[in-house]
Amino acid sequence: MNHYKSEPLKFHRLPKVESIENSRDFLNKVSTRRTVREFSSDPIPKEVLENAIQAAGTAPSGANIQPWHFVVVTDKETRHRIRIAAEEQEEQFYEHRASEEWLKALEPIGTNADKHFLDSAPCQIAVFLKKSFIDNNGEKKKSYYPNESVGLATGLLITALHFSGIATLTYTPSPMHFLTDILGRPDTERPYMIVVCGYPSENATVPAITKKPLSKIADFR
Ligand code: IYR
Repeated sequence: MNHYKSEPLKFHRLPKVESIENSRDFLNKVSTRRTVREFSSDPIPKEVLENAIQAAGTAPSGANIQPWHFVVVTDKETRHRIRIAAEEQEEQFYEHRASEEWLKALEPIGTNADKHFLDSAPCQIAVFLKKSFIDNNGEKKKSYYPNESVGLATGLLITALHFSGIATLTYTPSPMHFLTDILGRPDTERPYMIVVCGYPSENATVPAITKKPLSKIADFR
C-alpha cells in the first residue's frame, strides 16, 4: 500500500526586485545578532517564546520525525540547579579536560567556568535530541539525521528569538547529562544545547570578533 499523500504546494513567487530586497533586509537584520553573556533579569513575553519554538518546529527533519523537544525553564530554582551542575562540569573542563589548544581558541571569546548568566537570564530553553521515539503503533523507532535536524531547528530558534528582540547564548556544557536528570527527560533523548535567552544587561559587552566575508566562506562555480 502506498502511504504517500500529497497536497498542493502553497508557494508565493516573489518578483525579482522584492526577492533581492528581502534577502538584503534579512542579511542586515541577522547580521546584528550577537551571542550575549550578560543578561538583565527582565522576563520575556510568553508568546514570544511560544512562537519562537513553533518557528523552530518548522525545521526540516529526517523523514519528518521532528526529533526535538524543548524545555522552557523560567523557574528560578531550576535555573539555579542547572547553573550549579553546569559549573561543576565547566570547572573540570577548564582545569583538566580542555587541551591547551582549545583553551587558546577560547581566549578571544573570554569564557571561563563562571556561568552566572544561568541565574541572571530569565529563561533557558533546553533543547533535547530524540535518538528514538514511539510511533503511532506504539513501536520504538530510531530517528534519522537527528543531529542535522536539531541543529537546523536550533538555528531557526535563535533566529526567531533575535527577530523578536531577544538575545541568546547557545550554551553547551560538556558533558550535560545532568540536564536529563534535572529536567526529568527520558534516556531516549540526549541534551543538545541550552539556549539562554533574555535582554542584554545595560552596558553588556561582547568579544570584538568578526565574521568571515563571503569570499572566505563560499565560492561560486
Ligand atoms: N562549554 C565551555 C567552553 C566553551 C566551548 C566553546 I567550542 C565555546 O565556543 C565557548 C565556550 C563554556 O561555555 O565555557
